Amino acid sequence: MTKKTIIGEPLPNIPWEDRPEGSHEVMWRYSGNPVIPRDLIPSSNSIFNSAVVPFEGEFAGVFRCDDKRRAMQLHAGRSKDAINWELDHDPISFICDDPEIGKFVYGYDPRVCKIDDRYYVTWCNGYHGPTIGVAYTYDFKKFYQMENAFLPFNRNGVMFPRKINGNFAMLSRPSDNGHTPFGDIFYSESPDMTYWGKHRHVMATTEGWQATKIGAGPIPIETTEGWLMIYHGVLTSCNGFVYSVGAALLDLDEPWKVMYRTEPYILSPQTLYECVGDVPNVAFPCAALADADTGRIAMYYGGADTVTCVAFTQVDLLIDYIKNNSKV
Ligand code: BMA
Repeated sequence: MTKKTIIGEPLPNIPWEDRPEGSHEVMWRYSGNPVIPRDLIPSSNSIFNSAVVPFEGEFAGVFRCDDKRRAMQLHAGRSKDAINWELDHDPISFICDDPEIGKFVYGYDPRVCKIDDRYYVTWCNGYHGPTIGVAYTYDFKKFYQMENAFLPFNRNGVMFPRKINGNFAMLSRPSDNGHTPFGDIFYSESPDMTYWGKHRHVMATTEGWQATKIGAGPIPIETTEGWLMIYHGVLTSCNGFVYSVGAALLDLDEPWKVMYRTEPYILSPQTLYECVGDVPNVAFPCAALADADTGRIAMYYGGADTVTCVAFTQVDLLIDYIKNNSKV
């Protein structure tokens, strides 16, 4: 079998642990989870569903910090090893010359995507209901807010790390104003990061762990086998929603075409820090680090809407698993 390879940069300092002896899991948890406790900064009630990227030889990110008023805020953070994090105590104050857009109502579930020299941040932004906020930064100190990408109601805006067909590209999940009981993943393109169109349906809910709604997670990882899209899926149990993690391979040139998609989940809430917290039974991925040299992947996800966790996989292993367990 030919080797499946990540198309991208080497990341020799990616955090990593080998799969535990005797484990058959396709994705295994970091033994030191959670990496970010709920009370890392004085104001925080919980820190979860957050995004990290390589930055200047180390790491930086944008973090969802719900504060003790229970307001949903975004904070910048830095780390030398992507495990031990320092977060700014003050929320990000977005620079925006249009007060209509710049008035911060709430922000949550950020993603960060590097294209050229900019780190784009997308998040669920309060503007007459949830929609996709967009900003960029060069240094994780100053953040410049742009137009919202879509009309309300929308969540889980996830950019692709390079232009596709000459345009910026983003996945999103149109939704409602509440705890949305439905939702498919869609794809859109933009020539300028302001005007979005060419909307395409990517994939719908199916059964079991992904029966109620689905949403893209980390920035898709480019591989020789297609775009590796890790996503969350939701099951409605007698006790409420259960958020698990799955993966799919999308066509490189036409990413709305799904080639393979996991029928089983690859990670579901099973540990104490995923099952117990402000919202029980939630594993919600928002970021992944990837090393093109070794194929190592470190996924960042929120546990029980309370803490931030890491899990590992290897690109060969994950792609084989997706192909061998696929139902499109
Ligand atoms: C979703 C979002 C996520 C959250 C999840 C579970 O609608 O609000 O931030 O993790 O619900 O509560």
